Amino acid sequence: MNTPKSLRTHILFAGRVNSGKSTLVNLLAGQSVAITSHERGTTTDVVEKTMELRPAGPVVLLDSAGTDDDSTLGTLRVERTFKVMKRADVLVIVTIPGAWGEPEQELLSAAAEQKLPVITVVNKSDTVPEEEVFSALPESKLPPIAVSAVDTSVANRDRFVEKFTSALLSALPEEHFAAQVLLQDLVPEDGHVLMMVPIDSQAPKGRLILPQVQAIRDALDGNAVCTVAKESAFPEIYSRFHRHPDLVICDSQVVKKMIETIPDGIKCTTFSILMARMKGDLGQLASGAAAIASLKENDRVLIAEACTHHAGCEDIGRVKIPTLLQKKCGCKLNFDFYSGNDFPDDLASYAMVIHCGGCMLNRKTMLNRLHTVANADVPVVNYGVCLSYCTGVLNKVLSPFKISSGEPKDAMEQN
Ligand SMILES: Nc1nc2c(ncn2[C@@H]2O[C@H](COP(=O)(O)OP(=O)(O)OP(=O)(O)O)[C@@H](O)[C@H]2O)c(=O)[nH]1
Ligand code: SF4
Ligand SMILES: [Mg+2]
Repeated sequence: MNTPKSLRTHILFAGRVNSGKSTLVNLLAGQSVAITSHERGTTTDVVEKTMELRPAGPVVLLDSAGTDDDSTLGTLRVERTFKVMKRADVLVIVTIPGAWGEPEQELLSAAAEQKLPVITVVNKSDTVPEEEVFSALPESKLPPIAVSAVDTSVANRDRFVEKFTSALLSALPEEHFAAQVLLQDLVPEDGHVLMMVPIDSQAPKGRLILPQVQAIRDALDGNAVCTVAKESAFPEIYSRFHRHPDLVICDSQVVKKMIETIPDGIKCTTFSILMARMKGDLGQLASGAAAIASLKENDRVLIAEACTHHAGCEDIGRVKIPTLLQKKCGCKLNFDFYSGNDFPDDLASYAMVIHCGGCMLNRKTMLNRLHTVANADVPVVNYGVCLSYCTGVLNKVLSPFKISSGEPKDAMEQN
């Protein structure tokens, strides 16, 4: 399977209109993925290209619209470029010799605000004498890279790829390359992970969903044995084991069945909780659950989904969670639904944010969203935490992580 986009390093190329961002992305990709032209404002929306940039690993190149376009449409595009910064792991400012000025400075400030590492590339180096290529550039942590992106010769590309990759390795913080462990740290070598996967009308045809596939792969990477059982066969399968598994994982929607089947003291959790820990801040999401108890009549709740039209998640976010939540709080709540790549900036009017599992988002994006919510002083949970809280099993599925929530001790009996 290809590396999921969410686990790739996201590299955003931004700069003035016509600085050669798209030409540069094409040079790096080694193929024509973005349209280039001398017309100003050729790139109107973000263009993405996945590739392998050894030894930095799998990356997504994000080509964006120029940030010095004053037209009405241009302003919208500029806003979009700045928004895309929130999902980037590194920003490449593409400039041309002698042009450094306000638009580049603005990009630099936005990157500093978001603690985003920056690489400066001076394109169109062929248009000035060599000694003028780096003129007017401010001091930067990493030395700028000069290139002529229109030169698509193998030698020029190889030279640029090499310089760019080493700049990337220096720019990204060490923890960026640390393995993103989903469950390995919870299971001993040669341990046994049991997974309960519902195969019903909600399950995609002919395959498992991403968190399930990633959990199986992570268990195998950690040299554990993995058993995957259907929900309907789960109690019978469990009774066949002579030794208890080291970890049991299930889908958030069938968590009660898992807990009723396995004896006390066996580590258990949900795919969604594992994902929440890998992608973001599980502690923040767990403590957010305590706020569910204080939701009041007509409070506004934002339900945010990272994908548009994901049938399974839509059903959970738009139907199951609103129903369960209102039942749990015993009052009517007002829900706003939000889906897609952007995330609203103005959250102050919400009493709570409920985010999807974020399996398609990279960790950077998820942390940025959680940070935005925390800054607005709004409690946040994800679908998995919310479903587990509403069914009274949250502390149980958090127990492998030594994190507790505001859930009452006898919550499961109350449900
Ligand atoms: N001489 C020279 N021209 C270049 C170089 N890189 C790009 N160009 C030219 O500059 C023009 C703009 O290139 P693009 O790659 O479309 O620039 P862009 O920054 O993506 O432009 P927008 O999408 O409109 O913001 C094109 O005519 C390119 O052929 C270079 O290194 N040297
Ligand atoms: S990112 Fe969110 S909406 Fe998309 S598939 Fe994963 S959980 Fe569902
Ligand atoms: Mg372009």
